[in-house]
Amino acid sequence: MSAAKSNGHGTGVQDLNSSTSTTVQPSDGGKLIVLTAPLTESIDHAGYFIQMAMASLPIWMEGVMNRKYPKWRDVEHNPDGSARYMPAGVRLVEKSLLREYRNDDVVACFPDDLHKFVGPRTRVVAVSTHNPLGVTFAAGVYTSIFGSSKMPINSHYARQLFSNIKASPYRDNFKVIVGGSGGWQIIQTDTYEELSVDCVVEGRSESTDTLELFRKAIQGEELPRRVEVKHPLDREGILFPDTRTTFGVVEMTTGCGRRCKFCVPDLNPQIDLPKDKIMEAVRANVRNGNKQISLATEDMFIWGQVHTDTPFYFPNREALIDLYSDIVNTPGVEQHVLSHCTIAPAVVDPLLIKQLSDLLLPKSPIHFPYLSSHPEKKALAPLIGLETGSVRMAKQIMSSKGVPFAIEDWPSVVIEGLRVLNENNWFPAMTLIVGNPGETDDDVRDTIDLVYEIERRGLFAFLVPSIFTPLHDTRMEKETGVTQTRQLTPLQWQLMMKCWKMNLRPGQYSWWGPLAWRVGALGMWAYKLRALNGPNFTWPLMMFSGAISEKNLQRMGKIYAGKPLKVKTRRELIASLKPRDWQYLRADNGDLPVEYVPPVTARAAAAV
Ligand code: B12
Ligand code: SF4
Repeated sequence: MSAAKSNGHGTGVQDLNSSTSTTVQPSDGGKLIVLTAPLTESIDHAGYFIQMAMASLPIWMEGVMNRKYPKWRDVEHNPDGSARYMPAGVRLVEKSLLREYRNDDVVACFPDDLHKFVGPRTRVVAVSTHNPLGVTFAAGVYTSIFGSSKMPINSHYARQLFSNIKASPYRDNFKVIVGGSGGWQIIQTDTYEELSVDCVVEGRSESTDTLELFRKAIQGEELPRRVEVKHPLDREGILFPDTRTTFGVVEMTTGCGRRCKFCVPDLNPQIDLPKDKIMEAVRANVRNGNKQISLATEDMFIWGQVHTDTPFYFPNREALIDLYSDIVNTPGVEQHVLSHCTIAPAVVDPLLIKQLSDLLLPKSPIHFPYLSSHPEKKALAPLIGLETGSVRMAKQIMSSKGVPFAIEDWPSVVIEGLRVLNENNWFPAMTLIVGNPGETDDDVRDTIDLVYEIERRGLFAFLVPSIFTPLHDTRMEKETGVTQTRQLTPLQWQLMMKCWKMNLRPGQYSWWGPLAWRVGALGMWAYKLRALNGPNFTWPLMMFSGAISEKNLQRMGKIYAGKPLKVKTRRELIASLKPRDWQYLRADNGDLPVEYVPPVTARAAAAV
């Protein structure tokens, strides 16, 4: 299949109101079912970072992205004009529908190309979206810090997609069904009318209920506003893409098992998907021109250890090495990126981290010249939840986050885990939640202490603080924390700005880079942010900009000084485990409790 590149234009979105789109009718009358996703959620040629930045930066900063990635709107097409790649969610909806509909009835296209496929024959336009309104964590917060136009770039493009669908001359003929991990945002903000959405589906496309819904839509029946469909309970129920996905995303697991109260994906059943299916999807991506692969998971370390005799939080080293080895050694896979994981496994099995590094670093597209000890300065950067340094808070919201270690040891697990990761050139992005319901100044101080301890020990993680967002369906859905940046306390601001100050350390590719950021921050403060974010923001921003040294600000009593933490070593952490867990430890990692007597193996017994 050959691919044609679009030229990309002004806004990157085709206006269906424009004369071209309203007069041009698809020659075949259009497709029965047209699938799409916002442009900013479909692109993958500039790496993960571009999508994350577009989710977090306000639309008025789009120029920054345009300058850094002038070709970000260039996308590849199949010869028939359909999308060469689409987010994995779209691909699975497509795959699910193809169980019932003909190939010729279903198409997945970029928003710019809707007019080529939506016609009088179209009965459903289905949109898959990750984050349409930007009201999720780490997205809303940064745009609101930046100001009056709070709309993130991604949200702007998602809204444009919806308004284009709304303006279609054939709109009365078809239903608009939305799904994906961001669908709840439309339900919660009740923006059905505004966005012209008939129905939001919560759950997976594989469900027979989803198919039933499409059937109804095609027959022109009224659809319920919101439908909750079941998640498959076993491996067999999950489909895999056989075409190309954005970033080469292939699912590795569903669910998690650590039961954090604020978490959405943990509500899904804990399933690790079969290796042969994963590999088929990897090969399908390569066949369709993808050079990059990323396995989607909440915690890569549970794969191979789900529903076995060993608790899932003791990783299955051999299984993981075997899987990742086959992926990176698949001919045509040039890049591989990690998605999400947890930090306790790095303490449990440091040798696993080392072996994964040996395997994955050569194919990692991420380079950290000032941090990595790899000859080509390559690094691995999975996303890991740190969330809080307060044990009191952690007990309330994520009491199993660090298992097999007790949550009382959470700060030590973070420090020790980060040490192991950094030693092996893993520099994770770690999320922190600011403004949890019931968070006190003491809790924030504890988190600041942990952040200072990371700095004191010369460890590195890209720290991403975000304001607590009660996510739909979670056990914290009804709770409220901080809702506006003006409500943040001086300590919460200090935590946020300290994280960003530390993040700029490895950005020192040039001496002027961080300086430019800091001077820019001061300018922004004087121009806009002072009024927006209120007086509590002032001193933390001075700290961030370096206008006044941290020492002086501490002396002046303007910021909290932070106190050194007493952190347990790996040996001490291992010693704190329950004796029944010792059997799952690997002797080659060392630090086994002295009292531990390893089970006699069959061969050793025979020798006796
Ligand atoms: C890979 C990934 C990314 C990648 C790639 C995303 C991409 N465009 O392909 C990157 C790193 C870029 C990314 C970025 C972000 N992500 Co992300 N990401 C994921 C991850 C790990 C996997 C997503 C995936 O492809 N899954 C596999 C597919 C098959 O699942 P799916 O999309 O959910 O689709 C299924 C159903 O939803 C349904 N479905 C999907 N679409 C449709 C459409 C219709 C019509 C129907 C009926 C059904 C349906 O059927 C599918 C299965 O059959 C998920 C966690 C997870 N396990 O889902 C987080 C996750 C989706 N991301 C999340 C977040 C918060 C973000 C960011 C906002 C983070 C940030 N601050 O930067 C950004 C937003 C990016 C943007 N453009 O706005 C949250 C979403 C929370 C929310 N929306 O409320 C999740 C759940 C992570 C989490 N632990 O909380 N992400
Ligand atoms: S560890 Fe992460 S994925 Fe697992 S339950 Fe907690 S927040 Fe969710």
